[in-house]
Amino acid sequence: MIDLYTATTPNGWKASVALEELELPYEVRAINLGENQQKEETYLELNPNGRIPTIVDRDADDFAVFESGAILIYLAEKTGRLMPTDTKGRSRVIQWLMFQMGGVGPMMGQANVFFRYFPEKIQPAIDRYQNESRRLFEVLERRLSDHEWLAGDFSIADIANWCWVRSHGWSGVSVEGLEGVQRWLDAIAQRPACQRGVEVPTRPVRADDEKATEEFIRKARSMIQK
Ligand SMILES: N[C@@H](CCC(=O)N[C@@H](CS)C(=O)NCC(=O)O)C(=O)O
Repeated sequence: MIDLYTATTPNGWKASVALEELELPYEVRAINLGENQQKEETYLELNPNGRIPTIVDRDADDFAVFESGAILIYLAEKTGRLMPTDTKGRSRVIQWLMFQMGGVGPMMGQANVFFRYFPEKIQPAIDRYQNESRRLFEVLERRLSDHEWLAGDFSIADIANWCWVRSHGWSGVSVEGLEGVQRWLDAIAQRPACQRGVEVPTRPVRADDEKATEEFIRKARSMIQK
């Protein structure tokens, strides 16, 4: 059994989508980011960075893993699935995983902060993060225009990137004209395990639910100011 400490966000979904795809039994421990539970001392013992997600593998002496990319690699290696074991195949997956961890995630994350949550509208900062996110989407397009998946078969690299790119509308970044990216987004969205994974720990707020969206933004705003 695996304990999953998570919240309804792209980095959290990466872990729940992988657990669902791998059919590993897990228990969800929802972390309330608005109440700053991720900064509590007991949680910091598992995740020194004070962020979600974290897993604790109860079948491996309560081994704790933080950083979503490291969680994906751990789960893939534990099961021998979603990542090849030969050196080159494994490297290809890790390259596209690192591309998400060092690029797509941080840039879209900052686009969200400046476009949605920051109390002042600083247009050059919004433009910078949205343009850089779009540039990274174009890098994905170059790959996906003639490859079904990012690195060989469907892998943790697809999971990591999909969990972020699927919420491009929230970041205010268009996927218009990126036909390979759109095809890939739709193909992954049709996988039942991926559909289940992005409803953990709760269903995301719907864009047309104004009240719930306002409340979500209020909590996110208080979090970035702490
Ligand atoms: N590099 C980390 C980033 C994790 C991260 O930024 N998580 C966000 C949610 S997507 C979080 O916990 N935010 C709470 C906070 O900033 O206090 C990972 O990939 O696990």
